[in-house]
Amino acid sequence: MRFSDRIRALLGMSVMRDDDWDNLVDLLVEGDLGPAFADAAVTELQKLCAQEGVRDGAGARSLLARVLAPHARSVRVEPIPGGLNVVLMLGVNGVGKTTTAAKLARLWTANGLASKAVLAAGDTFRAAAIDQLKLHGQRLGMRVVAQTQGSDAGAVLYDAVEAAAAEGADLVVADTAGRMHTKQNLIRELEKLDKIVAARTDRERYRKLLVVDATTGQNALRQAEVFSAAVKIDGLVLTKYDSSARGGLALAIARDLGIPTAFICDGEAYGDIKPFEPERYLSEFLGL
Ligand SMILES: Nc1nc2c(ncn2[C@@H]2O[C@H](COP(=O)(O)OP(=O)(O)OP(=O)(O)O)[C@@H](O)[C@H]2O)c(=O)[nH]1
Ligand SMILES: [Mg+2]
Repeated sequence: MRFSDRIRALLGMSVMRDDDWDNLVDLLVEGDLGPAFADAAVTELQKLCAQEGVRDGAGARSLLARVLAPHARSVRVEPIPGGLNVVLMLGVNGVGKTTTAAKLARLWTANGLASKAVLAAGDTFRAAAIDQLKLHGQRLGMRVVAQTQGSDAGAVLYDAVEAAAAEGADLVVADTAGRMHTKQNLIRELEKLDKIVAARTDRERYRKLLVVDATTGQNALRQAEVFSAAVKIDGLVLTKYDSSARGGLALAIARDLGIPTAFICDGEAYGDIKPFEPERYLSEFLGL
């Protein structure tokens, strides 16, 4: 059963009983809110229901949307005209960085927010990663700036920014390696990449997006912790939302780390990317 159906089933009764509240906490934990957040949300919900004299499940469900709404935070990271925009895709192995890089470059050139995009093969760790990005470049008719496997990712980003400037492109979308580092290594590497891009890009035109797989639950929260300890993350991209019936993750990451969500991806095709719409997301999550 989909998560929203389970919420609807649980909060479908005419009068909420004591153990319904406990079951609601459990269900929200399963929905990837995490135990502390789920507990706090239901405590607040009970208070709100008491205040408003709401005793039925359906009423509680719509008040729950009100309790969660402050944590459904979105951010717009569209390219800003008048200069070169750089987007760095960050995240651990297999979450969808390369795919999302291509989706974003396509989205923004297709809708006219960028006139010309360059893809940067900043994942120099795996040869296949470079080929994967080159294939996207061929399909989308975009230049891919790459070096050989094992080369310095910073040098690739540097080249990509230079090439974009030389060609009059207004967007660079840069892939990065998703290998699991020790925390210290990750921090050092990200700081280096960050410095290289920041020195050559307007502050407001440079975005770092953290890609997380919606099916990995609380693991994604830990990934967000580690990455945001290294660099400032501007926004989250939630991938594989198609295969996950839950998805309270965006709420949990916003609550714990203050990171808003930029996009939701729900498939492997280029078009399977949508701006994060908090109200719609909450309605879907809660089955309103
Ligand atoms: N169903 C679904 N699959 C996705 C989505 N985004 C990416 N994928 C798939 O997930 C797999 C991994 O995607 P990649 O883009 O290669 O992920 P990555 O983060 O670049 O992986 P590494 O380079 O190995 O770190 C691929 O098979 C993608 O097609 C999505 O939103 N939904
Ligand atoms: Mg990749």
